[in-house]
Amino acid sequence: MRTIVCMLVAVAALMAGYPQAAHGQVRAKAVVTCVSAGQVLQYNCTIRLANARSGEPLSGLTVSVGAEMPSMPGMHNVRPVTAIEQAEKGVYQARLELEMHGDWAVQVDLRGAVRDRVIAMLRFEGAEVTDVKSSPGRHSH
Ligand SMILES: [Cu+2]
Repeated sequence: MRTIVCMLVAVAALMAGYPQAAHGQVRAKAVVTCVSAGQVLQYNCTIRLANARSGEPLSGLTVSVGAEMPSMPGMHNVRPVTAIEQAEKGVYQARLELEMHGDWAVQVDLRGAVRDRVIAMLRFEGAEVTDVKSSPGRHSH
């Protein structure tokens, strides 16, 4: 009994001695590409997830995808959808249904072995989806 207590104390001391373990968690790199799903404002999005440091694919995560319009905070309410991992490891797919065309911040939330949030800025214009670089959001109703 006493040895078990001693071991527990040792483990606790070890954890306390390495506070960076909590901060050294894996960060994710996400490449988000969306294409028209054939219906207005519906898009099929592919999310490639990799360990930002090693480039290893991040497999087996729970991935949800939502979207916000930075030019109109709180005005749109796109319900996050769960992305399904494909046969290729680290590649997830989700169908996104937007409320209007324009620049959207696509939010990818990861849970499981890796917890992280990655945001991709994309411009949705009809069937065309392009990356938004540093250009200011274009927005018109
Ligand atoms: Cu809007």
